Amino acid sequence: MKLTFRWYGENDPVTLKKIRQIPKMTGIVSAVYDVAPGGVWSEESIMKIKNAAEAENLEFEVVESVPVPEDIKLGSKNAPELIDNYCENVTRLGKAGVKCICYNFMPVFDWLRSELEHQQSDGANALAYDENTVLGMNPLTSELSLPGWDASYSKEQLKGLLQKYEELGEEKLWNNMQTFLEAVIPVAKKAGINMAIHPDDPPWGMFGLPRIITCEKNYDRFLNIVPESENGLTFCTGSLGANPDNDLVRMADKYADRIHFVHLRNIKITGERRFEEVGHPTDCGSIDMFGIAKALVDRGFDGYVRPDHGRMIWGEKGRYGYGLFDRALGATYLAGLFEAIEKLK
Ligand code: DNO
Repeated sequence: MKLTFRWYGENDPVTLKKIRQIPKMTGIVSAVYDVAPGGVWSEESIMKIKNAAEAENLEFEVVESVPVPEDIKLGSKNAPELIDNYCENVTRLGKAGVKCICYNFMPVFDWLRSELEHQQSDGANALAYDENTVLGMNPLTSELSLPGWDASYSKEQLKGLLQKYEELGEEKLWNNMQTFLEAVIPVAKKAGINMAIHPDDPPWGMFGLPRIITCEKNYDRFLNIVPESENGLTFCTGSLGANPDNDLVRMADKYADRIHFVHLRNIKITGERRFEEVGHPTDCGSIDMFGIAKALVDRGFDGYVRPDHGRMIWGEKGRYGYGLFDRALGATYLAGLFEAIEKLK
């Protein structure tokens, strides 16, 4: 596996100089942040990330994310033009040496939490989700805690979007996804890029919004839409694992050859549709990190792995889920875990 670390660009307080000091780190996961979803990334902006990474001896082979604009997911009139733009980005990224693109197909909200600084007994704080709290909140006011959320929507726009998705429903979302994949995967193949869809986080619908990348059955359906290996997965354990019905060890084994990127993080399930983020090791939470890593190694997985959300520890303040300290601890744990499993194989 190749150990990587997410970097939010020049304004990220977690600098490349810090990232390169994490043992066994091979590269960064990043994106162009100054173009709105649907736009074409300039070659100059792409090369700027690559050059900055390489100056610190880090590779830039993974992009997270090239966002899919709502109009593609909704199948709006301008979807074909936006899909063309998407394909252009894929081609440009391939030219720059990128090998894997992580993206998602979640309507409106990306990852969703009810609490950003949930206090834990050891003094750390972390992101947490409680369905009762979320359902009691009004997405049209700013009551929701949405770290992955594009805050640029006005209330009116958001209202319109929620309504459009309610009318669209799951099956039409699948259709629009098919149109997207049928256009993008051949371009990715030509560009030498693996597309890796991120599961919905958490893996169920809310506020009447359809969510489809949620479970084994839907993974099967997704992978069969375009059966080429370039149509693959970002296996995010913390997202899928929020639903205890998802057997992650079994899924890691089953899908290993279509998994191009792994977000390996742990969560602790504390009730029905209620969880909090914890330290990466297996014993910290509800997810069998060892079992998942072992299944991947046993199946010959050699893709990209990154530690995912970290808790805030040692007084660190920063971007929720993306501080340095706990993610670095996670990276070191993952490096050790994979070293042991690979050597014992
Ligand atoms: C959260 C991330 C997600 C992810 C996107 C991929 O921390 O895992 O925001 O980047 O869903 O498109």
